[in-house]
Amino acid sequence: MNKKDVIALILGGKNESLKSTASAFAPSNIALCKYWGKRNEELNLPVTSSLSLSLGHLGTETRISIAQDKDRIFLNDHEIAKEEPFSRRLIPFLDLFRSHGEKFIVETKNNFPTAAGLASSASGFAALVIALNDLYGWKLAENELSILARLGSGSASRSIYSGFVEWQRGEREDGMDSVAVALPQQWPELRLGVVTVAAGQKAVDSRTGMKRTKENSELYKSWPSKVEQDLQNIKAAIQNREFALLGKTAESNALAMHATMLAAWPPLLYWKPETLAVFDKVWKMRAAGIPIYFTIDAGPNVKLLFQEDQINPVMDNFTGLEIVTPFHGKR
Ligand code: 2P0
Repeated sequence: MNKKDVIALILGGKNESLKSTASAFAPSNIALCKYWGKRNEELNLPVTSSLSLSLGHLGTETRISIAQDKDRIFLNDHEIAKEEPFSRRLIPFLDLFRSHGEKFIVETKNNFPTAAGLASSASGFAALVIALNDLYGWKLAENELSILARLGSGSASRSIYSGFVEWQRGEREDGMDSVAVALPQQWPELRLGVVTVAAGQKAVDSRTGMKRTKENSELYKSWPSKVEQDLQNIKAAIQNREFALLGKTAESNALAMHATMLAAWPPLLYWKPETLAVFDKVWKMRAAGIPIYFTIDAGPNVKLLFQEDQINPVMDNFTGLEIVTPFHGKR
């Protein structure tokens, strides 16, 4: 089963009515319980389920139009050459959907600071798939969009939705049950602070990092049971609005993921000295009675988790902090 087969399963029997242009927005997301490791690399099927928080209005806006003669790709208003990594990931994905050899102009813009280290592949592939659905007039359901986005990047399956989102690992070999679903609960007081300690490309991308960890880290064996427990706790915390349980579980899950990486060979350590300084500050604040926790992805930047009533002490400790309000504008 390859990507083309899955797309045929989803688009088979759907009518197509091609427009000349379409646009869509998708939010970025931060996992509170991480996706780390695949059981199928072709289809981006995960070893475990994961659970994330979408970042409200922070994400990717993508416009796709039919071109006259050749593909052209623009990122944040700059044209990207075919040979660059961004295009080399995007063009083969577009190839999966061309029904009559059509060419595309893709204009994609991230409205979060590129330096903030927020995942752009998640919101990028989700926005692209939503825009393609409109361009071709497929009228797909959200779970089908989630599957198509997953074929571009695993975490993109979650960026189809806002709020809390669970990506269920599924059991099937074709991945038709490996889809994200939105949780009904909202948490308007929840805040996320993005601490940027280093900008730019990391040495080992997530795809390579998770593959290496799964293949040769002894500690990875304990990861699926850790995730199972953490997912239960995070869902209970969301259900009961128990911030301490949410924060503790998210922080512990992120550190456990990094522990599996440290035990890989060659070892994987995404942290910088400044990353550890942020951990240390959070732990000191907690010891002083301030309810604040962190999570961290496969990179050096740290995301702080706190509630609205702690904004003042958090701002005092982290000057110039970028604060995200995930449920802004929602009830
Ligand atoms: C996550 N990450 O759950 C985890 C935590 C990074 C650390 O999803 O190979 O870019 O495209 O499926 O989605 C990053 O992995 O990997 C990621 P692919 P992806 O957010």
